[in-house]
Amino acid sequence: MTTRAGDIAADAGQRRRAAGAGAAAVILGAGLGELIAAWWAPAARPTAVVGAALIDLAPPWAKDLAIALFGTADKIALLVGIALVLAAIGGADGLLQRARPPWGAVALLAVGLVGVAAALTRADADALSAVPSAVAGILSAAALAVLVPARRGGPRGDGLSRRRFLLLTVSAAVVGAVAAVASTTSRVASSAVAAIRDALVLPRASTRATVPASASLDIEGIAPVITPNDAFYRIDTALVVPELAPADWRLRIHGLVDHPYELTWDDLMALPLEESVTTLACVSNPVGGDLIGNAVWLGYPVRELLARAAPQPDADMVLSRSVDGFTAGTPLEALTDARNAILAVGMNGEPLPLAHGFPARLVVPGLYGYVSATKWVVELEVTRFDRARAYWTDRGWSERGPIKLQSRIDVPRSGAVAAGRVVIAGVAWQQHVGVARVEVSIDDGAWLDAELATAISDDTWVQWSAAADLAPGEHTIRCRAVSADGEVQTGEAAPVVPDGATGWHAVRVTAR
Ligand SMILES: Nc1nc2c(c(=O)[nH]1)N[C@H]1C(S)=C(S)[C@@H](COP(=O)(O)O)O[C@H]1N2
Ligand SMILES: [Mo]
Repeated sequence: MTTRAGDIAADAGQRRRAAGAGAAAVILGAGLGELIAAWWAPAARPTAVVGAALIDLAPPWAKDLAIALFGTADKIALLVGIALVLAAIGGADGLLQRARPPWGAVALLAVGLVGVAAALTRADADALSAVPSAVAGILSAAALAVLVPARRGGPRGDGLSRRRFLLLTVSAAVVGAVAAVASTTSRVASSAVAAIRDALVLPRASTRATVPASASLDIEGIAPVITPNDAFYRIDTALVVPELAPADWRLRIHGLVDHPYELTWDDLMALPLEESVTTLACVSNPVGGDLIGNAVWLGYPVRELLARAAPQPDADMVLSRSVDGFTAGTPLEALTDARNAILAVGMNGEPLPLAHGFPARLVVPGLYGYVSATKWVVELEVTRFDRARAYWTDRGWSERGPIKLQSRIDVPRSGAVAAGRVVIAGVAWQQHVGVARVEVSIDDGAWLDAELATAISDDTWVQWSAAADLAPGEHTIRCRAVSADGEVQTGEAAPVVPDGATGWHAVRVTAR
């Protein structure tokens, strides 16, 4: 009996060791793969290409859920998730290696191949893209074969003494983890394009935008009327921010046009650039959410760029494409009518930040970002809605994406307030139409008019404020906007999928 119990215990111990060895082997391979990528093929980081493939394959509700759970940290959450899954796969392959060598090591090679496939199918892939994942797979498999060698006959013994095994396993995990951490920091330091951006001076605007002082209400806690770049929401499918130097940038305008052409950075810089203020919003912004921001953009009218190409009469859509393969389908009309659709190069007095599309992106008043605001844009294909589909319209989101009339309460926040006179304030928007009025209601009472700050233009949000007397106790404050064309913001709640949320923002407070 004792021998059997001892056998079983030894067996369990060996299984744990095998699983640990598998996890350590994967950490070693993946970590070094990340580091190699950081130096030679930044867009092909193994976690990034697998993550990107997952993002592309994910159904629309998954993106929605990820944003709901993690907000703009959704990418970090995905990377942590991938790391955990990789470690689990390593553990399982360790067990497989112990039971049926060399199949555990072979399985790790196969995982590396999945990474290679994911890397090579990216829009910006080149031959080097395969290297980091291939190295990761080969190193993981080799490490596992060393740590859990095939039994050469003999009883349950393996090639390594217990001490040696522990030393090697821990070393593998530590080296891999250090390499993974180093890959994140050395990447920032080695970003040549960031240095080019820092040194870049954009031409002066031929037309300047003015933001009247009266556009800002002096209320603490209200969103500033111009959103600073570092506070501007970021939403995109890029796990690694594309790095595109102005000298390598081209905008190809083609498709249903009489005169296709390419625009270089120098061509663009020679054109008269205009400043304008436009509020950008994400279709995934929930009622009361903060996936919206307002910036002073510097750019050139897309209308003029398209006119030079001479679109044909049957065209009704422009499919814009980013260097990383993302696409948006914008109604041709929105890009050619009087509205201020621009190819933007500047944001709040600086070149576009890398994460916001450096060196060039689209900004179109009145349309959600997913159908209009392509960052790192390199192509405008003039086409038809019945011929081409864009990234998110292929994933269940609506083909057209006009921004919906909305308003948000910024102060007070939910929680405790002092009873008595309470200031209520926020922002409201109906881009390209304008906001005529904002109203607030306390505890389902009558709608009271709020005061509006000066709107910078119809294309921007506007701040508003009101005041109400709150008796001690619980209260619900709601707001709604009325647009310049008379539409009253609906109280009917709709989810963000497929074309944007509706409903009234409500804040619950306890007055004491
Ligand atoms: N290349 C690229 N451009 C993109 C996206 C993307 O995933 N890739 N996302 C779009 C979406 S959904 C939105 S809401 C806006 C957000 O722009 P921002 O990150 O500058 O706020 O960018 C748009 N442009
Ligand atoms: Mo978006």
